[in-house]
Order: sequence, then structure tokens, then C-alpha cells
Amino acid sequence: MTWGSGDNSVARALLKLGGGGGMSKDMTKKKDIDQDALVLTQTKPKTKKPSMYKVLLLNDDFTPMEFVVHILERFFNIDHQQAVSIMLTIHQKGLAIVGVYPHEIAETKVAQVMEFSRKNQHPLQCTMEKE
Ligand code: TYC
Repeated sequence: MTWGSGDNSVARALLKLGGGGGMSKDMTKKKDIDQDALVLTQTKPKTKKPSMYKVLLLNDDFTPMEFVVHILERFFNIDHQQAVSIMLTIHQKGLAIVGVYPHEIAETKVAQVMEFSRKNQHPLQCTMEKE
């Protein structure tokens, strides 16, 4: 399904039946009260586009360039030539956006990069921010 689509029905009819279940004794006697009210409600599409988050990789003076290239290839599915180019952009400018994802996926990418960097004793920093 594509974002923004949903239930296409224009209106849903709800038969109001006095108090959400069976009718009370009172309601059976007072038939002119709203036991047969017909309520039409406009339905809203129920899917929403997820907020997207930029994943940023930050420069530092110690992480080897080849390690950053490897991170970009392994966790962000970027080909080698482009990974070298992005790594050099981070090296020169201080940071770069390396991907844009829904919240949970961005969080996972950040955690994977931080854990892999820590295990390899590099100070590489990866963060996310709302787009
Ligand atoms: N500045 C690092 C160096 O000269 C290379 C580097 C690039 C580090 C990108 C982090 O996100 C980074 N070895």
C-alpha cells in the first residue's frame, strides 16, 4: 500500500443504540428519544507518513579513513567510490548526512555504527536528527 491511501469509503453509518449495548427499560418506553438516531462520520485515511531522520557521521582526527569507508559500505549500502567521496566530504567539512530513515531504522544504524566503532577502538561519532 502507498502512503496516504486508506479506507476509501466516504462515510460510515453508525446506528446509535442507546448506551452502547442493549437498550434500557426506559429507552424501550420512550421511543421518541434518540434510539434511532443515524450518525454519519467522515472517515480519515489511517496511514501516516513516518517522520524521517537524518543519520550524520562526524569527523574526528583519529578514525582511519579506510575504517569510515568500510562503515559507509557495510551499514549504509554505499558503493566504494561513493563511500570514499562521502568520507572525504566528512573529513573536509566536519560531517555529512549518510542516510535518511524512519526513526527506528535510524536508531538502529546509529547504534550499529557506534558499537562497531567502539569495538574497534575508534572514536567515530554517529548521530541522528529529525529531518
Ligand atoms: N579525519 C580522519 C583522518 O584524517 C578521517 C575521518 C573521516 C574520520 C570521516 C571520521 O567521519 C570521519 N584520519
